Amino acid sequence: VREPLYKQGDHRFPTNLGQPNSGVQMGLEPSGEAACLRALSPLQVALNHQGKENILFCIGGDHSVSLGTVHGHAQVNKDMVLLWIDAHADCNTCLTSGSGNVHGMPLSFLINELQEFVPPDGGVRRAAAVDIAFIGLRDIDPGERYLLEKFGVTYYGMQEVDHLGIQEVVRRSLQEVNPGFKRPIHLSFDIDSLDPGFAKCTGTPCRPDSRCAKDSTLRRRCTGQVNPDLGDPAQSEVTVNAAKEVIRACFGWQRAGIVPSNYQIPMPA
Ligand code: B3U
Ligand code: MN
Ligand code: MN
Repeated sequence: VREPLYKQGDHRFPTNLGQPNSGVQMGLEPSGEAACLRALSPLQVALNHQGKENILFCIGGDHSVSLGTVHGHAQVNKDMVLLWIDAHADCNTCLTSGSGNVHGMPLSFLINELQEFVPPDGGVRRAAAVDIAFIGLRDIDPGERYLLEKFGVTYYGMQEVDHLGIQEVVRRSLQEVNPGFKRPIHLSFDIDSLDPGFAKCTGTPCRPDSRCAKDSTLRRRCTGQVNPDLGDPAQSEVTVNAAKEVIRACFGWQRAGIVPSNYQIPMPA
């Protein structure tokens, strides 16, 4: 992580990120070498500008580990900003969560503005919505999308990553939540933000691919055909799933999630 990818003065990145304080926490499950190499790239972008001292690195899982790391870091650096690199938004409340998994909820307890939606005293209230940027989102639940929009949280999904490139997305995210680049950064990286082709060993792998099909289908309304009888059963399943995704895209499914028009956020009793 410490070996710089980009030299100081590289025109692609801001060079005045200032504070020599940052925290990195990875919700990491076992993964291959390729996944680790991919993971390090965005980490390096943020860390290279944080100075070389006072960096805390925590590897753990599942991602509910962030309840402790974000809370702890925010106690030391009260003005920190949070970069959340993940396929998921992890801000379900206990009531919006469909799975009941706490690793999909940590930010509902950590974001100040969401405290009215979680049980009293459940929140640790450590970060304001304006101080958070999400990167890599592609599997967002309706309640999560609702909350992101309601509180104007900065987020870049895979679509933006595709169009702008990960480096530009990281640069813009930092610029939005950390203008002047003077504040300490907490980078929370979920291994499932990677293509499962590179990091399969995670509880909820989430493919960033077939996006070309979805995007071009939306734009050009092209048609295709699938023959599940061709290929072996495994290939057939993959093909059918891809077809389903393309079809859903034709009917308005977005990787950033959708909120039904009559959606109401559940309130705690
Ligand atoms: N949003 C879903 C899926 C999920 C969130 N985080 C992970 N998966 N790793 C949920 O369960 O809340
Ligand atoms: Mn995730
Ligand atoms: Mn996560």
